[in-house]
Amino acid sequence: MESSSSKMNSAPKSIEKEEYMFDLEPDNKFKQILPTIPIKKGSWSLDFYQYEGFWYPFSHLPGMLFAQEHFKPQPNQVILSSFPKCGTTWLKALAFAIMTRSYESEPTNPLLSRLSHDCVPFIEFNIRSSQQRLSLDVPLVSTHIPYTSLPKSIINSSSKIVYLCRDPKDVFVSIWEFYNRNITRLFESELGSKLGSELEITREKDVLEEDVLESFCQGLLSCGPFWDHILGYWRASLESPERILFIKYEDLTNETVYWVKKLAQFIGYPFSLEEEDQGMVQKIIDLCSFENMSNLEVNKNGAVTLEVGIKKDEVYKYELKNNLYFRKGKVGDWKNHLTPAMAIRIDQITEKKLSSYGLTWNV
Ligand code: PAP
Repeated sequence: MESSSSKMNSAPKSIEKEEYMFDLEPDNKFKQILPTIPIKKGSWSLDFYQYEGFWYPFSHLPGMLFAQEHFKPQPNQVILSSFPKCGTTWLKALAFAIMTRSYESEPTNPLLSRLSHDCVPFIEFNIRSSQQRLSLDVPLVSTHIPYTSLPKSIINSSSKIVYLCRDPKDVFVSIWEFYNRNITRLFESELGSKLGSELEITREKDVLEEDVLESFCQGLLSCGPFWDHILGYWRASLESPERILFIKYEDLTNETVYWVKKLAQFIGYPFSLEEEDQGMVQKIIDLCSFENMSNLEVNKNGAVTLEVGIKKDEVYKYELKNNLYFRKGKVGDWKNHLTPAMAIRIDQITEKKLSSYGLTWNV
């Protein structure tokens, strides 16, 4: 299958593929800290590594450490941040479409031929192999890194941050569905068997939703605990509302026009009255809608080619299908998946950890 990375002629200078490098060279900070950090089995029996209070799969840590040390935001660069499965793909599309609206006509818009992850790179996944890839025409990058672990260069800069969060019950269901569809393919691939033999990463069969929920509640998944991730950005946004815009997926769904205008204003690309009269806001909303995005050829049949290096000279390719990022795009889909007891369990943690900070969900 053709990967999305080979169809990128009209796109701004950006990434060509995502790269994850398990770089085990001795001078690497990762190698130094690895023996000192806690490891626990989490979702899908994968090992998770705790760093600065958050858990990561082995594959995320080197890139994150590299970003912490080397990433420097460009002037006016906006950071789009989120916990995984909170709607990153949507936020990236909206911000990219807002920023490029004056020079990207419909037929040439990169969002029509590339997954939005290929338009807005992650600082922790792409920066490692080539700094050049971050010299974008569009001043946008993204991250799943928790607020307290962000590179100091971001914290100490005037870069604006947009944080998207979501009802944890829907996040859990989205994660469950994503990994169930993806992880079987991964473990059946050449990379999967290599991970198994070299790193002793194995996958138990018949993983139960209840067990994965347990891991979710304990925070044992990528960038978890979910609640601490949200809280870090929420508190920072209360302290510096001019620098951090905090959006809920549910609000973006229910009041899309209001939030898209607010987003545009916040990132420095406000809509003029003339643009509003011409229907530009709605045009961008329609372009980035779940219905439109999920039906594009690139998002139905394309794939991101990941290059995962087990060792320095041993790199495996793995195709992550773009359609994995588009499932239902609905608020409250958890009602079709979770038992009342599972929903109550998540709600109780949300209540305990977030409600005293004024963060609640009524879906
Ligand atoms: P990521 O963190 O791996 O990048 P992310 O994009 O944050 O994933 O989350 C995927 C979710 O966003 C999916 O939710 P679901 O499983 O509940 O359906 C996906 O369907 C949803 N999504 C993707 N694109 C859009 C969109 N254009 N509008 C609304 N929701 C979207």
